[in-house]
Amino acid sequence: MERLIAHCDADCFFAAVEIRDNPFLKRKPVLVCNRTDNRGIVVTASYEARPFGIRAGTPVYQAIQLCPKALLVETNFHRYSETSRALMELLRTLSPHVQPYSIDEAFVDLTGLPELLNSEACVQYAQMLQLRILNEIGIPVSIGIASSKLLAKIASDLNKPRGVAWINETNRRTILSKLPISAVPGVGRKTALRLSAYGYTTAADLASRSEIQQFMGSQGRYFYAELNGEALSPVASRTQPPKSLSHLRTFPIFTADHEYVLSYALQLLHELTERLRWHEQETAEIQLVLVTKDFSHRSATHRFETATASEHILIPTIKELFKEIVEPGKLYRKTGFIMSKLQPAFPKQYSLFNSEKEAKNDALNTTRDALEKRFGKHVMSLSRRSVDKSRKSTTMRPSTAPEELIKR
Ligand code: TTP
Ligand code: MG
Repeated sequence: MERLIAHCDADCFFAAVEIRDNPFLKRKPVLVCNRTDNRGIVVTASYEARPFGIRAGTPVYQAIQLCPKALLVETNFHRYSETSRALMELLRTLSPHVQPYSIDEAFVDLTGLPELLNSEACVQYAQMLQLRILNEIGIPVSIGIASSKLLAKIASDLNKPRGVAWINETNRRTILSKLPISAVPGVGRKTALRLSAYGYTTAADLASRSEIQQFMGSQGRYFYAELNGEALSPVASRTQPPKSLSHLRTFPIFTADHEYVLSYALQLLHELTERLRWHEQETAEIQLVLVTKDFSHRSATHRFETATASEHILIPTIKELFKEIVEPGKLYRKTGFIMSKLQPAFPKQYSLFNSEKEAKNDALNTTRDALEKRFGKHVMSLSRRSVDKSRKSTTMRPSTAPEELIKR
Protein backbone atom coordinates (compact mmCIF):
# COMPACT_ATOMS: atom_id res chain seq x y z
CA MET A 1 0.00 0.00 0.00
CA GLU A 2 1.28 3.48 -0.78
CA ARG A 3 2.14 5.27 2.42
CA LEU A 4 1.00 8.72 3.45
CA ILE A 5 3.55 10.43 5.61
CA ALA A 6 3.45 13.88 7.16
CA HIS A 7 6.53 15.78 8.25
CA CYS A 8 5.89 18.53 10.76
CA ASP A 9 8.62 21.10 11.41
CA ALA A 10 8.25 24.11 13.72
CA ASP A 11 9.03 27.50 12.19
CA CYS A 12 12.02 29.25 13.83
CA PHE A 13 11.36 26.97 16.79
CA PHE A 14 13.34 28.54 19.65
CA ALA A 15 12.32 32.04 18.57
CA ALA A 16 8.68 30.93 18.28
CA VAL A 17 8.72 29.67 21.87
CA GLU A 18 10.26 32.96 23.04
CA ILE A 19 7.65 34.93 21.10
CA ARG A 20 4.81 32.80 22.47
CA ASP A 21 6.03 33.41 26.01
CA ASN A 22 6.68 37.13 25.53
CA PRO A 23 4.17 38.78 23.18
CA PHE A 24 6.33 41.93 23.14
CA LEU A 25 8.55 40.05 20.70
CA LYS A 26 5.73 39.42 18.19
CA ARG A 27 6.43 40.46 14.60
CA LYS A 28 9.92 41.71 15.56
CA PRO A 29 13.38 40.55 14.44
CA VAL A 30 14.21 38.19 17.30
CA LEU A 31 17.54 36.43 17.63
CA VAL A 32 17.93 33.53 20.02
CA CYS A 33 21.60 33.27 21.00
CA ASN A 34 23.68 31.07 23.25
CA ARG A 35 24.86 34.33 24.85
CA THR A 36 23.96 37.88 23.99
CA ASP A 37 27.37 39.50 24.27
CA ASN A 38 29.89 39.85 21.46
CA ARG A 39 31.11 36.29 21.90
CA GLY A 40 27.65 34.83 21.36
CA ILE A 41 26.29 32.95 18.35
CA VAL A 42 22.81 33.12 16.87
CA VAL A 43 21.01 29.82 17.30
CA THR A 44 17.89 30.79 15.39
CA ALA A 45 16.32 33.95 14.03
CA SER A 46 12.66 34.86 13.69
CA TYR A 47 11.41 35.22 10.12
CA GLU A 48 11.45 39.02 10.51
CA ALA A 49 15.24 38.83 11.09
CA ARG A 50 16.05 36.45 8.24
CA PRO A 51 15.86 38.94 5.34
CA PHE A 52 18.86 40.68 6.96
CA GLY A 53 20.95 37.61 6.16
CA ILE A 54 21.08 36.33 9.74
CA ARG A 55 20.98 32.57 10.23
CA ALA A 56 21.99 29.90 12.74
CA GLY A 57 25.69 30.27 13.40
CA THR A 58 25.99 33.99 12.66
CA PRO A 59 28.13 35.61 15.38
CA VAL A 60 26.14 38.04 17.53
CA TYR A 61 28.39 41.02 16.76
CA GLN A 62 27.83 40.47 13.03
CA ALA A 63 24.08 39.97 13.47
CA ILE A 64 23.82 43.32 15.26
CA GLN A 65 25.64 45.01 12.38
CA LEU A 66 23.26 43.38 9.90
CA CYS A 67 20.14 44.28 11.88
CA PRO A 68 20.72 46.92 14.56
CA LYS A 69 17.10 46.71 15.72
CA ALA A 70 17.27 42.99 16.48
CA LEU A 71 16.07 41.81 19.88
CA LEU A 72 18.43 39.34 21.49
CA VAL A 73 17.23 36.57 23.76
CA GLU A 74 19.30 33.88 25.44
CA THR A 75 18.38 30.22 24.95
CA ASN A 76 16.10 28.52 27.46
CA PHE A 77 16.29 24.82 26.70
CA HIS A 78 13.85 23.71 29.35
CA ARG A 79 11.03 25.54 27.68
CA TYR A 80 12.06 24.25 24.24
CA SER A 81 12.16 20.70 25.62
CA GLU A 82 8.77 21.05 27.26
CA THR A 83 7.27 22.51 24.09
CA SER A 84 8.83 19.75 22.02
CA ARG A 85 7.33 17.09 24.28
CA ALA A 86 3.91 18.73 24.07
CA LEU A 87 4.17 18.85 20.27
CA MET A 88 5.12 15.16 20.05
CA GLU A 89 2.26 14.23 22.42
CA LEU A 90 -0.20 16.12 20.25
CA LEU A 91 1.08 14.34 17.12
CA ARG A 92 0.68 10.98 18.88
CA THR A 93 -3.05 11.64 19.11
CA LEU A 94 -3.14 11.48 15.28
CA SER A 95 -1.36 8.20 14.75
CA PRO A 96 0.48 5.56 16.77
CA HIS A 97 3.36 5.92 14.31
CA VAL A 98 5.16 9.12 15.21
CA GLN A 99 8.91 9.48 14.85
CA PRO A 100 10.41 12.52 16.57
CA TYR A 101 13.25 13.49 14.24
CA SER A 102 14.73 16.41 16.11
CA ILE A 103 13.63 18.75 18.86
CA ASP A 104 11.14 20.50 16.55
CA GLU A 105 10.29 18.01 13.85
CA ALA A 106 8.57 14.66 13.53
CA PHE A 107 7.25 12.25 10.96
CA VAL A 108 3.71 10.95 11.31
CA ASP A 109 2.48 7.95 9.35
CA LEU A 110 -1.07 8.72 8.31
CA THR A 111 -1.46 5.76 5.97
CA GLY A 112 -5.01 4.54 5.84
CA LEU A 113 -6.73 7.70 6.99
CA PRO A 114 -9.72 7.41 4.64
CA GLU A 115 -10.43 11.13 4.46
CA LEU A 116 -6.94 11.76 3.06
CA LEU A 117 -7.43 9.75 -0.07
CA ASN A 118 -7.98 12.81 -2.21
CA SER A 119 -5.64 15.75 -2.61
CA GLU A 120 -7.87 18.53 -1.35
CA ALA A 121 -8.44 16.68 1.89
CA CYS A 122 -4.71 16.16 2.34
CA VAL A 123 -3.97 19.87 2.33
CA GLN A 124 -7.01 20.69 4.45
CA TYR A 125 -5.97 18.11 7.02
CA ALA A 126 -2.50 19.68 7.27
CA GLN A 127 -4.01 23.15 7.64
CA MET A 128 -6.30 21.96 10.42
CA LEU A 129 -3.35 20.36 12.15
CA GLN A 130 -1.37 23.61 11.90
CA LEU A 131 -4.25 25.47 13.52
CA ARG A 132 -4.57 22.90 16.27
CA ILE A 133 -0.84 23.12 17.05
CA LEU A 134 -1.02 26.91 17.08
CA ASN A 135 -4.01 26.87 19.45
CA GLU A 136 -2.81 24.14 21.78
CA ILE A 137 0.98 24.59 21.76
CA GLY A 138 1.21 28.21 20.63
CA ILE A 139 3.78 27.82 17.87
CA PRO A 140 3.59 27.91 14.05
CA VAL A 141 4.64 24.83 12.09
CA SER A 142 5.06 23.84 8.47
CA ILE A 143 3.77 20.52 7.23
CA GLY A 144 4.75 18.43 4.25
CA ILE A 145 2.86 15.37 3.06
CA ALA A 146 4.12 12.72 0.66
CA SER A 147 4.45 8.97 0.25
CA SER A 148 8.03 8.80 1.61
CA LYS A 149 9.77 10.45 4.54
CA LEU A 150 12.35 12.15 2.36
CA LEU A 151 9.71 13.73 0.11
CA ALA A 152 7.61 14.74 3.15
CA LYS A 153 10.64 16.48 4.66
CA ILE A 154 11.34 18.27 1.41
CA ALA A 155 7.67 19.27 1.25
CA SER A 156 7.59 20.79 4.73
CA ASP A 157 10.41 23.11 3.74
CA LEU A 158 8.83 24.32 0.48
CA ASN A 159 6.51 27.02 1.79
CA LYS A 160 7.96 27.96 5.18
CA PRO A 161 6.86 29.62 7.43
CA ARG A 162 3.35 28.32 8.16
CA GLY A 163 3.56 26.39 4.92
CA VAL A 164 1.75 23.32 3.71
CA ALA A 165 2.77 21.24 0.71
CA TRP A 166 1.76 17.91 -0.69
CA ILE A 167 4.17 16.18 -3.06
CA ASN A 168 2.42 13.63 -5.24
CA GLU A 169 2.85 11.84 -8.56
CA THR A 170 1.60 14.86 -10.48
CA ASN A 171 3.81 17.62 -9.03
CA ARG A 172 6.85 15.60 -7.88
CA ARG A 173 9.05 16.02 -10.97
CA THR A 174 8.42 19.76 -11.24
CA ILE A 175 9.21 20.31 -7.55
CA LEU A 176 12.35 18.18 -7.61
CA SER A 177 13.66 19.82 -10.77
CA LYS A 178 13.69 23.18 -8.98
CA LEU A 179 15.49 21.82 -5.92
CA PRO A 180 19.30 22.01 -5.95
CA ILE A 181 20.92 18.75 -5.01
CA SER A 182 22.46 20.29 -1.90
CA ALA A 183 18.94 20.99 -0.58
CA VAL A 184 18.08 17.29 -0.43
CA PRO A 185 18.17 16.33 3.26
CA GLY A 186 21.10 13.99 3.80
CA VAL A 187 23.17 15.27 0.88
CA GLY A 188 26.07 17.05 2.53
CA ARG A 189 28.18 19.72 0.89
CA LYS A 190 30.90 17.20 0.11
CA THR A 191 28.51 14.75 -1.56
CA ALA A 192 26.85 17.57 -3.49
CA LEU A 193 30.25 18.62 -4.85
CA ARG A 194 31.08 15.06 -5.83
CA LEU A 195 27.73 14.57 -7.53
CA SER A 196 27.89 17.87 -9.38
CA ALA A 197 31.12 16.69 -11.00
CA TYR A 198 29.03 13.89 -12.57
CA GLY A 199 26.35 16.27 -13.78
CA TYR A 200 23.83 15.87 -10.97
CA THR A 201 22.57 19.36 -10.23
CA THR A 202 18.96 18.98 -9.04
CA ALA A 203 17.02 16.53 -6.91
CA ALA A 204 15.27 15.43 -10.11
CA ASP A 205 18.64 14.17 -11.41
CA LEU A 206 18.97 11.97 -8.32
CA ALA A 207 15.44 10.66 -8.83
CA SER A 208 15.75 9.97 -12.55
CA ARG A 209 19.21 8.46 -12.96
CA SER A 210 19.01 4.94 -11.61
CA GLU A 211 22.80 4.43 -11.84
CA ILE A 212 23.04 6.50 -8.66
CA GLN A 213 22.23 3.23 -6.87
CA GLN A 214 25.49 1.69 -8.05
CA PHE A 215 27.39 4.93 -7.73
CA MET A 216 26.46 5.61 -4.10
CA GLY A 217 25.55 2.14 -2.84
CA SER A 218 22.87 1.90 -0.15
CA GLN A 219 22.74 5.68 0.20
CA GLY A 220 22.09 5.95 -3.54
CA ARG A 221 19.31 3.33 -3.31
CA TYR A 222 17.76 5.29 -0.45
CA PHE A 223 17.78 8.60 -2.36
CA TYR A 224 16.52 7.01 -5.56
CA ALA A 225 13.63 5.15 -3.94
CA GLU A 226 12.52 7.83 -1.51
CA LEU A 227 12.68 10.63 -4.10
CA ASN A 228 10.52 8.46 -6.34
CA GLY A 229 7.96 8.24 -3.58
CA GLU A 230 8.80 4.77 -2.38
CA ALA A 231 8.97 4.61 1.42
CA LEU A 232 12.21 2.73 2.00
CA SER A 233 12.60 4.09 5.50
CA PRO A 234 9.51 3.52 7.65
CA VAL A 235 8.21 5.92 10.29
CA ALA A 236 9.82 4.33 13.33
CA SER A 237 7.92 5.16 16.49
CA ARG A 238 10.81 4.51 18.80
CA THR A 239 10.21 2.45 21.88
CA GLN A 240 13.88 1.77 22.53
CA PRO A 241 16.11 4.59 23.77
CA PRO A 242 18.91 5.51 21.36
CA LYS A 243 22.27 3.73 21.66
CA SER A 244 24.18 6.86 20.76
CA LEU A 245 23.47 10.50 20.02
CA SER A 246 25.38 12.83 17.77
CA HIS A 247 25.30 16.48 16.91
CA LEU A 248 27.59 17.95 14.26
CA ARG A 249 27.17 21.23 12.51
CA THR A 250 28.97 23.27 9.85
CA PHE A 251 29.97 26.86 10.63
CA PRO A 252 28.50 29.57 8.41
CA ILE A 253 32.08 30.51 7.42
CA PHE A 254 35.43 28.74 7.64
CA THR A 255 37.24 29.93 10.74
CA ALA A 256 40.62 29.70 12.45
CA ASP A 257 39.28 31.45 15.56
CA HIS A 258 39.68 28.86 18.33
CA GLU A 259 37.49 30.80 20.75
CA TYR A 260 34.65 30.81 18.20
CA VAL A 261 35.06 27.09 17.46
CA LEU A 262 35.06 26.19 21.16
CA SER A 263 32.10 28.44 21.92
CA TYR A 264 30.19 26.87 19.00
CA ALA A 265 31.13 23.39 20.22
CA LEU A 266 29.94 24.15 23.76
CA GLN A 267 26.62 25.36 22.38
CA LEU A 268 26.24 22.06 20.50
CA LEU A 269 27.21 20.22 23.66
CA HIS A 270 24.48 22.06 25.55
CA GLU A 271 21.90 21.09 22.94
CA LEU A 272 23.09 17.49 22.87
CA THR A 273 23.05 17.20 26.67
CA GLU A 274 19.52 18.55 26.63
CA ARG A 275 18.57 15.81 24.14
CA LEU A 276 20.33 13.25 26.31
CA ARG A 277 18.23 14.31 29.29
CA TRP A 278 15.15 14.39 27.09
CA HIS A 279 15.75 10.69 26.43
CA GLU A 280 16.41 10.20 30.19
CA GLN A 281 19.85 8.82 29.38
CA GLU A 282 23.42 9.44 30.47
CA THR A 283 26.59 9.00 28.44
CA ALA A 284 29.70 7.04 29.38
CA GLU A 285 31.70 8.11 26.32
CA ILE A 286 31.97 11.36 24.42
CA GLN A 287 33.86 12.11 21.25
CA LEU A 288 34.69 15.62 20.10
CA VAL A 289 35.10 16.00 16.34
CA LEU A 290 36.75 18.87 14.46
CA VAL A 291 36.64 19.02 10.67
CA THR A 292 38.97 21.31 8.73
CA LYS A 293 38.21 23.24 5.55
CA ASP A 294 39.80 20.47 3.48
CA PHE A 295 37.67 17.82 5.23
CA SER A 296 40.38 16.29 7.39
CA HIS A 297 38.90 15.02 10.66
CA ARG A 298 40.47 15.07 14.10
CA SER A 299 38.70 13.62 17.07
CA ALA A 300 39.34 12.82 20.70
CA THR A 301 37.33 10.57 22.98
CA HIS A 302 36.84 10.50 26.73
CA ARG A 303 35.39 7.57 28.66
CA PHE A 304 33.71 8.20 31.99
CA GLU A 305 33.79 5.67 34.80
CA THR A 306 30.29 6.74 35.73
CA ALA A 307 27.86 7.79 33.00
CA THR A 308 26.76 11.40 33.15
CA ALA A 309 24.38 13.96 31.69
CA SER A 310 25.93 16.76 33.65
CA GLU A 311 27.46 19.74 31.91
CA HIS A 312 29.52 20.30 35.08
CA ILE A 313 31.41 17.17 34.16
CA LEU A 314 31.21 17.38 30.38
CA ILE A 315 32.39 20.98 29.85
CA PRO A 316 35.84 20.67 31.48
CA THR A 317 36.34 17.34 29.73
CA ILE A 318 35.50 18.87 26.36
CA LYS A 319 37.83 21.81 26.99
CA GLU A 320 40.65 19.33 27.59
CA LEU A 321 39.81 17.32 24.45
CA PHE A 322 39.62 20.54 22.44
CA LYS A 323 43.12 21.56 23.57
CA GLU A 324 44.39 18.14 22.52
CA ILE A 325 43.19 18.27 18.93
CA VAL A 326 42.87 21.90 17.86
CA GLU A 327 45.71 23.06 15.61
CA PRO A 328 46.92 26.64 15.22
CA GLY A 329 46.43 28.20 11.80
CA LYS A 330 43.98 25.52 10.59
CA LEU A 331 40.72 26.69 9.03
CA TYR A 332 37.76 24.79 10.48
CA ARG A 333 34.43 24.08 8.81
CA LYS A 334 32.56 21.89 11.28
CA THR A 335 32.48 20.57 14.82
CA GLY A 336 30.33 18.34 16.94
CA PHE A 337 30.00 15.39 19.26
CA ILE A 338 29.12 11.75 19.41
CA MET A 339 27.85 10.47 22.74
CA SER A 340 27.92 6.70 23.05
CA LYS A 341 27.56 3.97 25.68
CA LEU A 342 24.27 5.54 26.72
CA GLN A 343 22.59 4.26 29.87
CA PRO A 344 19.29 5.03 31.57
CA ALA A 345 19.69 7.98 33.93
CA PHE A 346 18.26 6.12 36.92
CA PRO A 347 18.84 4.13 39.03
CA LYS A 348 22.48 4.98 39.45
CA GLN A 349 25.27 3.74 41.66
CA TYR A 350 28.04 6.08 42.62
CA SER A 351 31.59 4.83 42.49
CA LEU A 352 33.12 4.26 45.88
CA PHE A 353 35.69 7.03 45.87
CA ASN A 354 33.90 9.82 44.08
CA SER A 355 30.47 9.24 45.49
CA GLU A 356 30.19 12.40 47.55
CA LYS A 357 31.33 14.68 44.74
CA GLU A 358 29.13 12.94 42.16
CA ALA A 359 26.11 13.04 44.40
CA LYS A 360 26.73 16.75 44.97
CA ASN A 361 26.97 17.40 41.23
CA ASP A 362 23.79 15.48 40.58
CA ALA A 363 21.98 17.35 43.31
CA LEU A 364 23.27 20.57 41.78
CA ASN A 365 22.01 19.62 38.34
CA THR A 366 18.65 18.61 39.70
CA THR A 367 18.38 21.87 41.62
CA ARG A 368 19.43 23.86 38.59
CA ASP A 369 16.99 21.98 36.35
CA ALA A 370 14.16 22.63 38.79
CA LEU A 371 15.03 26.32 39.18
CA GLU A 372 15.47 26.80 35.47
CA LYS A 373 12.15 25.14 34.85
CA ARG A 374 10.47 27.54 37.22
CA PHE A 375 12.32 30.81 36.62
CA GLY A 376 14.07 30.41 33.27
CA LYS A 377 17.47 29.20 32.24
CA HIS A 378 19.58 31.98 33.63
CA VAL A 379 18.31 32.11 37.15
CA MET A 380 21.56 30.31 37.99
CA SER A 381 24.64 29.61 35.98
CA LEU A 382 27.84 27.68 36.47
CA SER A 383 30.49 29.87 38.01
CA ARG A 384 33.92 30.00 36.41
CA ARG A 385 35.29 28.05 39.34
CA SER A 386 32.91 25.18 38.85
CA VAL A 387 34.00 24.55 35.27
CA ASP A 388 37.69 25.03 35.93
CA LYS A 389 39.26 21.62 36.51
CA SER A 390 42.17 22.99 38.52
CA ARG A 391 39.93 24.22 41.30
CA LYS A 392 38.08 22.10 43.71
CA SER A 393 34.90 23.73 44.83
CA THR A 394 31.65 23.79 42.91
CA THR A 395 29.64 26.92 43.44
CA MET A 396 26.71 28.61 41.82
CA ARG A 397 25.96 32.25 41.50
CA PRO A 398 22.80 34.04 40.51
CA SER A 399 23.13 35.54 37.04
CA THR A 400 21.11 37.91 34.90
CA ALA A 401 17.49 38.24 35.91
CA PRO A 402 15.18 36.80 33.24
CA GLU A 403 13.62 40.19 32.40
CA GLU A 404 17.07 41.60 31.65
CA LEU A 405 17.83 39.01 29.03
CA ILE A 406 16.30 40.93 26.17
CA LYS A 407 19.04 43.36 25.64
CA ARG A 408 18.41 45.39 22.57
P1 TTP B 1 15.54 24.07 12.62
O1 TTP B 1 14.22 23.39 12.45
O2 TTP B 1 16.65 23.69 11.70
O3 TTP B 1 15.38 25.65 12.47
P2 TTP B 1 14.20 26.58 12.96
O4 TTP B 1 13.05 25.81 13.51
O5 TTP B 1 14.76 27.62 13.86
O6 TTP B 1 13.80 27.32 11.63
P3 TTP B 1 12.95 26.74 10.40
O7 TTP B 1 11.70 27.56 10.37
O8 TTP B 1 13.82 26.98 9.21
O9 TTP B 1 12.69 25.29 10.66
O10 TTP B 1 16.06 23.86 14.08
C1 TTP B 1 15.20 23.82 15.22
C2 TTP B 1 15.86 24.51 16.37
O11 TTP B 1 17.12 23.92 16.63
C3 TTP B 1 16.12 25.98 16.13
O12 TTP B 1 15.03 26.81 16.47
C4 TTP B 1 17.30 26.24 17.00
C5 TTP B 1 18.03 24.92 17.05
N1 TTP B 1 19.20 25.04 16.18
C6 TTP B 1 20.42 25.30 16.76
O13 TTP B 1 20.52 25.35 17.99
N2 TTP B 1 21.51 25.50 15.97
C7 TTP B 1 21.43 25.43 14.59
O14 TTP B 1 22.45 25.60 13.91
C8 TTP B 1 20.17 25.15 14.00
C9 TTP B 1 20.05 25.07 12.51
C10 TTP B 1 19.09 24.96 14.82
MG1 MG C 1 12.24 24.13 12.48
